[in-house]
Amino acid sequence: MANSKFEYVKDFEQPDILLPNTWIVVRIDGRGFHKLSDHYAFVKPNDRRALDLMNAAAVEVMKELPDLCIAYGISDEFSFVFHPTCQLFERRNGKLVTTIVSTFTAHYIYLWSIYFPNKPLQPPYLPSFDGRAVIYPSTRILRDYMSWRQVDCHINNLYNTTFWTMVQQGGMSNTDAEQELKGTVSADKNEILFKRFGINYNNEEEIYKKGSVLYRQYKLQEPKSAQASMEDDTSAPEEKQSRSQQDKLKKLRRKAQVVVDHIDIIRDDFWERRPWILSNKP
Ligand code: DGT
Ligand code: MG
Ligand code: MG
Ligand code: MG
Ligand code: MG
Repeated sequence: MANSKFEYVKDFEQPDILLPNTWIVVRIDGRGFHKLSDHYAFVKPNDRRALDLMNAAAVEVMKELPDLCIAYGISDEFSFVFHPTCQLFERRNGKLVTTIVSTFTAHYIYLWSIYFPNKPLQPPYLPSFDGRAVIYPSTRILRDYMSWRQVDCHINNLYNTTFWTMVQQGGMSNTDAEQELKGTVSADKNEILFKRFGINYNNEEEIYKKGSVLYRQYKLQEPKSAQASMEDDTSAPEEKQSRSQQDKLKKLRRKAQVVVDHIDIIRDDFWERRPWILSNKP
């Protein structure tokens, strides 16, 4: 087929290489999960099986793509993060996003029956995901992105927990609960939960309040005492690693255990104790 008269069609393909030396975040999100969660009767507001399934699929993605340094998931979404030095697929946007979306979806569907043994998947309610890549030019902004998602998790979960408690335990209609919650701040919701239902929001499960953070844990590395400083973003791009160095790192990453944690990633502590996540140096 080489050099056929048809080959000129290749010239229509557009390059889509993501800017070098920037963090790449691929965020995927379940398509129409509002309907899907109704159909399979996910527990409201949080279905532990559904979240565990999301996490299990994300762990498999981390294992298949050792270039990923961290991932963060809430609800029907997951953010996968590549380091600025990442050269996977020549940093081609389409190739990175479609690989993550399809790998995630494949594992999600493959693992479904383990988490929902009594609810076989049925068309047209088949899980699918969309995805996009966004690049961030500094570690500070990458961390702000992660904080944004975790704050979203907190805000949504506090709202949903209060709303569904008012409906399920308080016997209110959806519209009445919605009406009463309009314009309330966090303190109001905490008070409704505590005064009316004796629920201390702080005692809710961490996975619901904080979401799920996935990262690699290396055998010899325990979380460090808060010491290491954040990367200097204004520094020149890191020196190119030699081929053998890259291969060695890849092997280490592949062998590392992927941990699923539910902790604060907004404050410095998480990152300072695990400096290898942002430095990408196990
Ligand atoms: P999209 O993303 O535009 O295709 O539309 P949706 O319907 O996926 O909307 P989205 O992603 O904004 O919101 C996620 C939906 O998934 C939301 O309606 C609630 C549902 N969902 C996610 N996790 C759970 C869960 O643990 N329990 C229940 N009951 N529903 C959940
Ligand atoms: Mg969406
Ligand atoms: Mg969705
Ligand atoms: Mg969503
Ligand atoms: Mg091919």
